[in-house]
Amino acid sequence: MHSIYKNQSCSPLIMGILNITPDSFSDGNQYNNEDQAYGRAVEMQKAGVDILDIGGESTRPGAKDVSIEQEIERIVPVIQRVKSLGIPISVDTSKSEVMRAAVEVGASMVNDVRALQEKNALATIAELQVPVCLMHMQGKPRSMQQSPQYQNVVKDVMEFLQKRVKACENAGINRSLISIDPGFGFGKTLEHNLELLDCLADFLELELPILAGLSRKSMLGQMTNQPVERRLAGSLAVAQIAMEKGARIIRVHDVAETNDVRQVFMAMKSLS
Ligand code: 7PJ
Repeated sequence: MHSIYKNQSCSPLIMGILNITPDSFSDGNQYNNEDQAYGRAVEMQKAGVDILDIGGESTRPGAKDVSIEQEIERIVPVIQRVKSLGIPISVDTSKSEVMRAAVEVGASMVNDVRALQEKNALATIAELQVPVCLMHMQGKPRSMQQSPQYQNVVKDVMEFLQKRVKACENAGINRSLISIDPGFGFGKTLEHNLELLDCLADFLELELPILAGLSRKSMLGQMTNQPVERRLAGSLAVAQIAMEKGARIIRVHDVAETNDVRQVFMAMKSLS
């Protein structure tokens, strides 16, 4: 297994979200310059982050498209600045040119909500040989929440991920580089999201690290009636559940608090 996923104690890894976008739903416009992004990365490092996920494209429902140049302009200076901290950096993108530019300046992982389905993405990862997270999404960000439909959400998502893993292997990407993600909130109703979380351990069957991104998402708002800035408690509850179900990477905004959840989880695990 690739070093980014290797972890002797089997402790889940915390991926901290660093969005460099003017329109992200929860921290949009707070870190859109290098100094602020750097400051936030330092904070997350102190809080126990394992991987920084840097993104320049908002994928929230209705978000505007971003050009290749714009995305590169947003993230490259931030990666250059932040890499001195020595934290592994993941780049949250679907564009092959952005993947390449980010890896050139120091990113060591690609997180793709479109599971390498965009032009040249498979070939680029095969060439760069970096770890990659394949996420499931139904539809496109602009319209994905309009009427999500599945025969059987767990089975459908699993089949999609299996197909994308195969496509990766056929393109020359080693299985040891791949992690998988059911894509909470990406073309899913609350019921779909809850079923996926309940059955998250079923995905262990694929024998690949599972990444779970639930932090502050609208499914938490639907359950708790809280606005996005008051979804910390809900986010921690689902982070704990994801850890129990075997997720290896938890993608979050609130690193310090999630780290406490991880400590409790590991303490309980050490008993068994
Ligand atoms: C996810 C993501 C997720 C992965 C976003 C948000 C929306 N990447 N990028 N998994 N979500 N792998 O943070 O709410 O769930 S952007």
